[in-house]
Amino acid sequence: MQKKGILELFDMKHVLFPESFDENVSMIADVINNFLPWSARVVEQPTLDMMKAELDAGRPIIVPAYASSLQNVYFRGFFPYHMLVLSGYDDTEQTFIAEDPGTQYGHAYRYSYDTIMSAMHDFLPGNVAGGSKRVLFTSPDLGSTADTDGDRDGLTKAQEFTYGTVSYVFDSDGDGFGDGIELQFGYLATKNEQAVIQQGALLIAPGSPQVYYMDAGTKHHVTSEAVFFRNGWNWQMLEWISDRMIGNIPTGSPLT
Ligand SMILES: [Ca+2]
Ligand SMILES: [Ca+2]
Repeated sequence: MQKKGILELFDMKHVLFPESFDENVSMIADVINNFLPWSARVVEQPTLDMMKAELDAGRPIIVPAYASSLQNVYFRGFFPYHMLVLSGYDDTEQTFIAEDPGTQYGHAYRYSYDTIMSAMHDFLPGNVAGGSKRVLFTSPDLGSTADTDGDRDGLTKAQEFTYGTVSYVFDSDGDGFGDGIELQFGYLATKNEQAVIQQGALLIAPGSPQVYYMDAGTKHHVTSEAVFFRNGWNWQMLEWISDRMIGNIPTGSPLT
C-alpha cells in the first residue's frame, strides 16, 4: 500500500505545490491527506520508543533525512535531502528496517537506530543538516481526511475511492466535465461517454437489458440475439454508459 503511495506522491504534489521542487514533511502530509487512501500526521521530536510503538502497530513511518548522515554506501552523487520509509525494526541488531527508494538495494535495508535518529532532519533550504527533527506517522485509515476535496471537484477523498475517480484530477475522464458534477447528474465520471456514443457504437446501460445500435445520431434497439449476431457483432463490442446518457439519445426504429 504505502510503497505504491510513495511513488504516486511525487506525481500528485504538483497539484498542491506546482512551484516546488523540494518537499518538507508537512507538504508531503498535505499531499497524502488530500489525495491518498490513507492519512498522515507530522510528529515533532519523535522518540525511539514512539517510533517503535508505531511500527509495532503496523503503521509505517516516513522519515526525512540529511542524506550524508545516512552513510549509505549505495548512494551515488550528492543530494542533501532524502526521504525513506520505516516498516519495522529489529531490537537484536538495534536497526530499523527501511524501504529506501534511493538505491536499488533499498528494500528491507537496515539502518541503525542511531543513524536514523541522527540523520533525521526535515527540509530546510540550504541547511538540511539543521532541519527540525520530525517524521510522518501514517495510518491506513482515512480518518478525518475522508472529507477533504483536494482537487476541488465536489467529491470527497472517500467518494473518489468509492467511485473509482482520480483523487487528484478534477476531470478524471477528460471529457470537460468535473467528477462531482457528472456523478451528481447521473453520468459516468470515469468514461468519456460523448466519445463512446458515435456512429456504429453498440450501447448498453445498467438500468435496462436492451442493447442499442447508434446510427445517424439515434439509438436503435437490437431486438434479438439473432439480429445481433447476423450483423457480425460480439459482446466485447458493447459499451457501457450511464442510464442518464442513454436516455439523452433520441430513439429511432428498432432493428429487426
Ligand atoms: Ca477527482
Ligand atoms: Ca469528466
